[in-house]
Amino acid sequence: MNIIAFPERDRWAELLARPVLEAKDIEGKVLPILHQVRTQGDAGIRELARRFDKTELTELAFSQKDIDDAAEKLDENLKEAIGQAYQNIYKFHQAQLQPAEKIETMPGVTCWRRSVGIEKVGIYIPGGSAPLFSTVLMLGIPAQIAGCKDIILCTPSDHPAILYAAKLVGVTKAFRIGGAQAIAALAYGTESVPKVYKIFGPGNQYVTTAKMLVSKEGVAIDMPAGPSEVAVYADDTAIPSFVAADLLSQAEHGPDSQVLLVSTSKKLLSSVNLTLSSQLDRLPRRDLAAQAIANSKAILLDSQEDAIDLLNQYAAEHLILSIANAETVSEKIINAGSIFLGNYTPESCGDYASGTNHTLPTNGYARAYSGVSVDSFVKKITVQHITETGIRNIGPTVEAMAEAESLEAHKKAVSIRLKSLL
Ligand code: HSO
Ligand code: ZN
Repeated sequence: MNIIAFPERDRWAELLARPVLEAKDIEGKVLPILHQVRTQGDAGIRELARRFDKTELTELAFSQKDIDDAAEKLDENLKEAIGQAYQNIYKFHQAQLQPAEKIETMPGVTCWRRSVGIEKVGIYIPGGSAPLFSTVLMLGIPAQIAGCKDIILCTPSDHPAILYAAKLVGVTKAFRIGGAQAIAALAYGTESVPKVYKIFGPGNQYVTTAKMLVSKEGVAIDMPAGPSEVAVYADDTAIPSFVAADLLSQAEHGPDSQVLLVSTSKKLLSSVNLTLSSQLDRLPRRDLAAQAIANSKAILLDSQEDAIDLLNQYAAEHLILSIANAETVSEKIINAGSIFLGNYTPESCGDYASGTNHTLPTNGYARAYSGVSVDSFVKKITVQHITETGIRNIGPTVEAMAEAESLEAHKKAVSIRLKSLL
């Protein structure tokens, strides 16, 4: 890794900048795909699969038998691991469901907020070299807890673990559709694919662009997505080989993965660099990881204060604090998707099984967005009830405000009731 020593603060923005992706050409390619699926439905999807993937999609939907048979294709050890991850993720997310609390704002005036599951949600799981069945759990479990009625899965992958996880989380229908056409199918609906109200899940630039485009047409999406990121802040209490392993676990996601190492110890940075090269050489996905590492940065800073400021400016998707007093320092972090404390908390555990969600804001969005949670699958409906005493208490306030806004009919809706109570 390229070590940058003591950069001036006015250089930080340039050092921390994420690569800018050329969105325009991609939009030009995605728009006709959206149009084709919207106007031609299933036939449009089949033609796109023939053209782009050279596959004949006779059956768009996975059958119940496909889903049931998936369990037989997996070894027991993996099924047990998925079961353990399911339980932990379920436990952590279930605690996020809070019962509606009725608040009496003044005597006779009661307001509350109900959480209602979004009726129809779509989950997209990409194909490619890593079958992300863990993402089925990360999106399906909160959907299940929120009480979403229809959970529709689209994936071009036929990896049995994806279907096995889909069954666990109660996916209602699953389809063999990939790419921007899957997003279009979920957004508009086709003869086979039900239209949903919110679409979740990772994907390549085509999928991400399709999500952004359909979101302008009224379908909600989880969050704007960019390449995955980790920032590690390590001091001399960190174990260099652990730090290197964490950096590589992010780097192996893809050549555009963002990897950042921050330290106030030159010795630590040099030791990490040393072990990183030898660990990298032994990885099956070393070509991908090496490209990400080539673009990564190790930044040497003067003080912990600088390190915290820089990390807050970067707003990493994942932030690992391999430092003394990690929890205390973490209180000073105001921008990050998810924080991992100490030497024995690798990001991998959060990616798969500790309980937290791995769908997190990238590209600096952690300044304003949270990761996926049960909240992402519910909307909150406020309810209020005002009694006769209540309207007597609040009525004059509303009358005065309505009058001052020159909205006479608003005032009358209150006055008419107050008069009836005289
Ligand atoms: N680190 C990825 C999630 C993932 N890792 C899935 C392994 N499988 C984005 O947070
Ligand atoms: Zn990961």
